[in-house]
Amino acid sequence: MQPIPSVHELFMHVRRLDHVGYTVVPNAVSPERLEPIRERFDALIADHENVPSAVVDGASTSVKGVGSIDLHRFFELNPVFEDFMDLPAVLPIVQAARNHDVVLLSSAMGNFRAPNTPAATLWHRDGGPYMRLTIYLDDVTEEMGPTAVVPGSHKDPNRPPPWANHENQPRALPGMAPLPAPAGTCLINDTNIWHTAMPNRSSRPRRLVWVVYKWSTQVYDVRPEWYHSPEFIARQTDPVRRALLGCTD
Ligand SMILES: O=C(O)CCC(=O)C(=O)O
Repeated sequence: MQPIPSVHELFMHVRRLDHVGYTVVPNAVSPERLEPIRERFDALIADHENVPSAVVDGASTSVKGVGSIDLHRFFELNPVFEDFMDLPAVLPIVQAARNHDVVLLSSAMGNFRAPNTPAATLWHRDGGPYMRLTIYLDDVTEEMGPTAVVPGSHKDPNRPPPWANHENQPRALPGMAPLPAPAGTCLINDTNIWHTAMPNRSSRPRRLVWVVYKWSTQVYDVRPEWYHSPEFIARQTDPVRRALLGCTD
């Protein structure tokens, strides 16, 4: 179990989220816990044609044909993935940034980007504002196609301009920050920040998990197949997890 952030760390993360639109939590998942998670993730990717919630070139992919695989209803695909719902090193930061009024937007998504592939996503913002976690299952180097952000752009009234993307790939923008990081790192970002994926120029796949939280009062019509199944919600007994799932008991 990774330790919860100290009051000082909490303050710094919340300030960074507010000022620059993202913050990075190192060691959010320990190497011992990552190992079984990666094994099960790989098994699902290898068999993705038989995983009903797996989609090739799906929602996270604006550049089609690069072999990006999304695993929807991620928490439900294996019990070891459920821990990403309420990571002790991360959830207190999201709660502090959102006045302790957060629920899950959807049932999370695993994502696989194949080696030696162009960027599967162009510069965009996701809207909201929601709070998104990107949990790195691998050591992601700059060559492996990390997520990149433009710090502070969550406060920009505009979306990234069309010229930010060229020939179906993101351009290098002034002030952009690619975010390579070791396995187990969690990036937290305001979903209004301008962000993109970068090309994976390495011979290794990039594997990560996205978890998105919203204020309980924010209305978001998530597609039913991306939301938790009633059976999954019914079997949760932990009060924190039930609250994150929107249960009001
Ligand atoms: O793949 C990435 O690093 C970014 C993906 C993304 O921007 C998105 O799904 O909204």
